[in-house]
Amino acid sequence: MRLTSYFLPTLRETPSEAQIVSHRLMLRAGMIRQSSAGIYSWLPLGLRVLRKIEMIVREEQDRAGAIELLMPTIQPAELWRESGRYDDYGKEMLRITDRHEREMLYGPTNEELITDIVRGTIKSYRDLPKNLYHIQWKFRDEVRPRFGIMRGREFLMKDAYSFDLDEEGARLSYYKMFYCYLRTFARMGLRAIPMRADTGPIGGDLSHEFIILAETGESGVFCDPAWLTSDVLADSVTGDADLEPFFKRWSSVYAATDEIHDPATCPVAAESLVATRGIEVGHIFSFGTKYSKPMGARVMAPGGEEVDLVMGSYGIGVSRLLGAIIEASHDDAGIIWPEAVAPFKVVLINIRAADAACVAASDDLYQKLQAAGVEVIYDDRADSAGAKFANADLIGIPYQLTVGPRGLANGVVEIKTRATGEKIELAIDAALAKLSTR
Ligand code: 5CA
Repeated sequence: MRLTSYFLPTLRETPSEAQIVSHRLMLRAGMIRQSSAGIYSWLPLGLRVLRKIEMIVREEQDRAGAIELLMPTIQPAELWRESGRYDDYGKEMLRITDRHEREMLYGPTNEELITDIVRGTIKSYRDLPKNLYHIQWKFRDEVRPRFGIMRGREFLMKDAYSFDLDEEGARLSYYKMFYCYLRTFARMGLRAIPMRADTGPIGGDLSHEFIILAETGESGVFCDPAWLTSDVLADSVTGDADLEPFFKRWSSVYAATDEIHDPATCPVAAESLVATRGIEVGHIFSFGTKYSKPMGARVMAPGGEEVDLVMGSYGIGVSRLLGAIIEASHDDAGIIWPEAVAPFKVVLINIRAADAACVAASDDLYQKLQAAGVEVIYDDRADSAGAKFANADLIGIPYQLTVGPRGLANGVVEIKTRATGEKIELAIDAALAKLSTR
C-alpha cells in the first residue's frame, strides 16, 4: 500500500477528549473516528488490526473445537421474556420497535438466541457436546461510555456457548476455553491473568475474568506475585486429560477482582499481594441450566429420559483488545504493535522522494516485498524525513525500512526495529531476505 493513495488521516495534535493513552494514540494514528458517544467508525489502519485480532481469536476457537456460526445483531424480545432477562436487563439494552409494532432489541449478548437455535435442532446426547461461537457486534447502552473503544456502546465480541449433557461434560468445556483463552492472549503478546469474578447479569456459579494489568484499567485487582513472572503455557497440555490438572493448578494461584476479593480469606500475605488495576479482555461463565430450563432446551439422555442441557458462555472483547494491547505496548513516540497483530509488518520509507535513484530503489523494494507476501506500507510522500520517521513511530509498524541517498551510494538500506529502537544497515538483498522470513 502506497501512503500517497492510502487513507490514513493521522492527527498532529493530541485530541483533548481522550483521557488514556490508547484512546489518544488510536485517534492520532488515524485508526478510529467517533460517530456518537461510544460508537466508532473503524478507519483502514484500525480495521486491519481488528481483523488480525479476530483471526487469532478464530484460529484458537477452532483449535479448541468450537464451531463458528453467525447470529444477527437484532433479536426478538420474546426470547428474552422466556429467560426472564428482558425486564432484568434494564436501560443497558437498546430496545427497538419495528413497523409491525414488534418488540426487538440490539443484542448485548446471545445466550437466548443460541439456546433457541439449539433447542430446535439438538435432540439427543449423541449430538453433544457442542460449542458454537460467533464474532459479532454487540450494543450495550453504557451509562458512561469512555476510553474510546475500551468501553464502547457498540463493540465487537467473540461469544461462544457450550452445550453438554451433564456437569462433568460442562466442566471439561469450561477447562477447554480457560486454556484456549490463555493461548489466545499470549499470541497477541499479552499476559492475561484469569481471575475469579462476579457473574453479573449472565449468572452462574463458576466464572473467570481474563485481565491485563494496566494502571488505566477499570477493574481493581489483587493477585499472587507469581502471576507476574510465570509462564503458564510452559505447562504441557497435549490432550483433554491434561486440562483438569492445568485448570486446577492455575486457578489455585490467587487472583481476584475487587468485587469478590476479601482480605480476610485471601491466602496471599498482605505484604506480597499485588494490588493494582486491570483491563478485562475476556470473561467465561459456567451457569448450568439457567437458560436451558426456562427455555425448554432438553435432550434425550442415554437412559432414554429427557434432561436439561448444561451450558456455559465465553466472551472475548475483540475491539477492546486493541486498546488493551496499546496500553501494554507503547512509548512516548507512539504505538508498538506486536508483530502478530500489526496492521503491516514493514513500513518502507523513502526519505528523498525527489531523488530518482531513491525512488527507483524504493519502488523495487516495494514490489519485491509484496511479491514475497510481506505486508508493507510504503511512505512515498514528499514529506520531510523527520515527519516520516515520526509517523512510522506513531503508527507502530514493527520494522522501518529506510532508503536514503547516502546509504544507496554504498549499496545499503537501514532496518529499524520499532520495539527496541535497534538500527542495522544491510545490503538491499540481505534486507529483503531478513524481512521476508516469518
Ligand atoms: N455472554 C457473556 C460471555 S459470551 C458476556 O456477555 N460476557 S461479558 O459481559 O463479560 O462480555 C464479554 C467481553 O466483552 C468482556 O470481557 C469485555 O472484554 C467485552 N466488553 C464488555 N462490555 C464492553 C464494552 N462496553 N466495550 C467494549 N468491550 C466490552
